[in-house]
Amino acid sequence: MESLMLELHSIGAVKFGRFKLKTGITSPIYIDLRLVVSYPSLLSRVADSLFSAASAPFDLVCGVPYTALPIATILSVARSVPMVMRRKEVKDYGTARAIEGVYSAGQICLVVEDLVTSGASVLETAAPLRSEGIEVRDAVVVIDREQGGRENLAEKGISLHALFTLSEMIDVLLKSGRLSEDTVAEVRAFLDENRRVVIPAPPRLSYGQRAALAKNPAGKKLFEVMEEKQSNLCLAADVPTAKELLYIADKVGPEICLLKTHVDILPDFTPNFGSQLRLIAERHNFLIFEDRKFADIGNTVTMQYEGGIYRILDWADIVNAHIISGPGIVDGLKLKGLMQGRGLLLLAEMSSAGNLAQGDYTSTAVKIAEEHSEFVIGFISVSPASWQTGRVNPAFVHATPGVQMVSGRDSLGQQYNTPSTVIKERGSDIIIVGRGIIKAANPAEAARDYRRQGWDAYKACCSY
Ligand code: 5BU
Repeated sequence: MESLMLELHSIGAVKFGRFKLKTGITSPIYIDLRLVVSYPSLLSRVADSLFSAASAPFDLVCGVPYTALPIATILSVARSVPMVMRRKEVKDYGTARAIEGVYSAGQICLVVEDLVTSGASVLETAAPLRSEGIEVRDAVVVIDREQGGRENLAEKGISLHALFTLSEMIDVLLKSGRLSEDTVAEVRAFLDENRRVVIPAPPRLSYGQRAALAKNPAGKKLFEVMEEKQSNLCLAADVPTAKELLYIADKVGPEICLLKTHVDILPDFTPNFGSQLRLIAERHNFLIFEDRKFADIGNTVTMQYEGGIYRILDWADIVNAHIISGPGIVDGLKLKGLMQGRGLLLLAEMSSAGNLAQGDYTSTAVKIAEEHSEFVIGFISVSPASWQTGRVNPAFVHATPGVQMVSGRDSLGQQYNTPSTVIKERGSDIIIVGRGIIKAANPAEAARDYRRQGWDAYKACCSY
């Protein structure tokens, strides 16, 4: 590796001065590996070393555009591993593909990069690959600047394999008399001060902008209501009777975008419950979500959705479903719900301790949602910002239960986060609050506080 470092220095790829990096920080050292394309034997040596640095087998390679594209190409050709390419801008004509080349879901792709600072560029390439069902577990890089990239990537399930680090390189340049002690001291001080460059979250689209992207009418309406009422609050109206539910719906109605029911807990349910609740929903402009958590095969859920005593299809704008039984459940519910303009949330995660909805289960929910985006409006999620599928299509809404003003848990496994954590850090859109409002001395006032906190958190992380 030492000779590689020296050769990069000899061709002028290591520069000293003041350079503004992509992450916004100013660095006294800049490595420009774009020059490598002018030195064919160096280029193939770099590609060869990167191939050897990959520890696990892979089916595809993908270079991070643009510097690493030729490196990935040489690696692909020399080692006969098919390459795919990520488009930086997705065309809105022709095939409109984000990933070019031939691939199939489940294949493992090695990401190739020239240099890593925060890891953001590797993640920008991994996200569309993962959206296509391609697995990204490893990234190889010539130089690790040791500024948090390794840790940021590990958090997203990617192991970074670097040929060498920036400090190893400056040590070698110092030893070989190519750098002065002063320059080395300056670079070391800079590295010490910038050990963990945080990847700035890109601004999110507003709810109003997302309304335009939603394909399902209930999903679109929900975003519109959120924007109009300046509310991302969903009340979980878990009260003992239908009478109390209708009462609280009217009191809290002005504060909420969505009201969530568990209709099977109401002993005084009558067939006109739905129409009474719809009247209140119209008066206060909110949508109704029956938290039925369908879980059976497609044929059974069509009957459970439409029939029985509750006739959920008649009055609930939105219902939700587990995906444990496979995509047939979505087809079943869609068969009844789509014609009536209803929407479906998939349970991608749950808020209770020890639940099994994680990892592959969550990514499968995303995949099923993408395949049924005319009916699926989004997800019940807990931490969508950390999903390894990368940023999920903004047309989908994320609703998160387990919200109270202070984090903690109840005695039966429910886990609470605050409105601000849920919206800002965990990347959700809607806070679902039950006992935090229901059990408050003044539920309408508590709902106002939750609405304000949820809305302030949204404003802080959205581009508008
Ligand atoms: P709480 O009182 O704020 O804990 O009520 C939470 C509500 O959200 C309650 O109606 C649950 O049935 C619902 N819930 C949940 O808590 N966790 C989940 O993962 C899902 C729904 Br899905």
